[in-house]
Amino acid sequence: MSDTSLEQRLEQLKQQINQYNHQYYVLDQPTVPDAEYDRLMRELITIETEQPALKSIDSPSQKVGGQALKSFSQVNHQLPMLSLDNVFSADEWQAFSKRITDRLASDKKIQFCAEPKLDGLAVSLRYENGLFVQAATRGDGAVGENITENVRTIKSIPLKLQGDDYPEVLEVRGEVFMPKASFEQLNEQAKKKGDKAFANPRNAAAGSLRQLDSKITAKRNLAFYAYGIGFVGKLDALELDESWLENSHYQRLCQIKALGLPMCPEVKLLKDDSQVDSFYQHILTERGNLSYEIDGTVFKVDDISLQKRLGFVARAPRWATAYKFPAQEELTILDDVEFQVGRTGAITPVARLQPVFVGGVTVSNATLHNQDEIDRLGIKIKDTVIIRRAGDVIPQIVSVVLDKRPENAQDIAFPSECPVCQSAVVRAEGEAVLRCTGGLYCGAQRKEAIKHFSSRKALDIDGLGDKLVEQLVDENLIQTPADLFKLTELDVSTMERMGQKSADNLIKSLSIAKNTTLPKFIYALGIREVGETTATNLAHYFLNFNAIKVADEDTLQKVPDVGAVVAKNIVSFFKQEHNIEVISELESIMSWPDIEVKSADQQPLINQTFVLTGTLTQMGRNEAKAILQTLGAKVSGSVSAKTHYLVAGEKAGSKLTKAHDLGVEVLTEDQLVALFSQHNIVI
Ligand code: JCF
Repeated sequence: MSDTSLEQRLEQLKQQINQYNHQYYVLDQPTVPDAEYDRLMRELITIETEQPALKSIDSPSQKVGGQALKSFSQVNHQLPMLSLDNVFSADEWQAFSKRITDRLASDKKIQFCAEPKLDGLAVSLRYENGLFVQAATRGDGAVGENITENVRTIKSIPLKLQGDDYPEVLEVRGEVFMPKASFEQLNEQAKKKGDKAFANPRNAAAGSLRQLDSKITAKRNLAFYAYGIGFVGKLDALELDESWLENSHYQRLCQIKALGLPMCPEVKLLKDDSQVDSFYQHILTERGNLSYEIDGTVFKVDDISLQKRLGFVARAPRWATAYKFPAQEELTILDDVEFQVGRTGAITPVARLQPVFVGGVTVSNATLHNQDEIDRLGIKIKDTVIIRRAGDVIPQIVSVVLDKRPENAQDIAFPSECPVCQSAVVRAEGEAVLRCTGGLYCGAQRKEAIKHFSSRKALDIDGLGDKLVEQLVDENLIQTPADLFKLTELDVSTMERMGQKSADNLIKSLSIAKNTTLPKFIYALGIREVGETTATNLAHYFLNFNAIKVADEDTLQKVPDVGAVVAKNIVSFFKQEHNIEVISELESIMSWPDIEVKSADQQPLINQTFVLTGTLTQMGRNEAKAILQTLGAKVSGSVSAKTHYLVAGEKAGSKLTKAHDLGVEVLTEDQLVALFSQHNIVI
């Protein structure tokens, strides 16, 4: 090829690859297969290697990292890089909002540009005549570090701006961050290699930008969202020329987005202060679904001329603030450990903590689970601990701060008898849990059994909350679930804090609850490890309650989902004297229909044998099995010549091979879902 046509081809390749990069990394919409992209990239690199003179700084080949540096040079920011003030509550936001309204002395509504606050590092990117020439950290706001080579490797940052409508010099400010998935992948690799993991995505992003060898940064999957603009103007002038820019902060972000720079998709223009709270709440709710870590929201006065009138204090603008989420981790002190007895007698150590505000609520208790967990944490009473509450997840003790352990810290001693009924406690072999042997003799287990019996997924007794159950047991009005149905309106209405109307309602809902279904009744009994699914499976297998009561362990194990342990639990439950009495009372008071055997036309898959293998992504394997059985199919564990269908999920292995060998028809998960929907079952 002649030199000019080579140059033309190179230009074509650069343009094409840059476009694909933008589609893939910024728009999340790849348009060509990876193989095509790789081919173009290889061709580009071949030309550049053969003709080094043709290599340019905006070439996509520059995104893989270059020569390692000895140190980072310094960059003087032409305009200072600002930080943000914080508010932490609605009151503090109101105060912020009032300050700016007062200062502007205008009754016009103020529009705000709202965005999530990314947990990364602020950087400034500099484009000259549309080419990426420099990137710098914030540093102290006036002087930062030159991290151009590292930032060049960030896939979503264009090395050349799109189109031709941009000022000679354009500085874009934004946040470099590591998406959650990349962070997890990086730590996974670190673990495999025996390296130290990063504590959070922010540290990982910082660590990756601090590499002197940009080839390492290139492997780190960093990302970038623009949040503002720094210097704009002419190459040879020092003064700002904002004529190219709109007067709205939001519109400015859209302008940079149009040049190919990534902008956070959650950014929104709010018409006034009244929408701030709902934006904050919306982002807080979405937090777990976002692909990147955030620690709050940011609100900026949208009108640039108002921003100019408001100006700055110290290093932060008066026209913007971060409205932060409550911290998800805090320190507190473990005052004591108490032991609670659950429905099945499990004794759980519960940490009593000095109350601490974390993740938006005040936490004063946290479960310590069992002895193994206590050993893992190495925790003692009076220790300072890190407590974490993320989203709606229950608070957890993450670790102990050993530096703060006082001299009088005490070991946590497990009780040798049940703290409620003083019966003996046992720790079954291979189990981490300690259990009270008192059964329903134990007041705690009785209360829990009755709470479970009346809970929503069981008999769903309206108006019978946990507190009321405790009160009823404590006042000796009831001892067993059957006693509930013997309560009179007089019993209930004379209880403390109980009105006539609530008493009325409770008696009514008890009367309604007498009629139930077989699966709900079985579940309500609270047999160890018999959850809703197992209860349903038992009901459909045995069809009536009597058959379940007398079934032996071998028969029980024929039920889907029931293994040796559950079968044993069921048999021993129905053998206990106390349970026999209560059940016979319940049988005389309550009623439920037997399960009807489905006729052949309701069992369209009758006589068909299925085998399930691999991972299903739209449902659990047990769920698929239960549905197939409802439709009349047999579900077997191994493939044979008698198998009609093998359902192969992800990573199917030897069963799939065997099915191919035997000529068994193979269904994908999608085909199984389609089959279900033919029979009106929607996943
Ligand atoms: O997402 C961020 N961490 C973030 C930081 C967003 C912004 O809009 C910022 C910022 C730091 C300074 N704006 C300024 C002025």
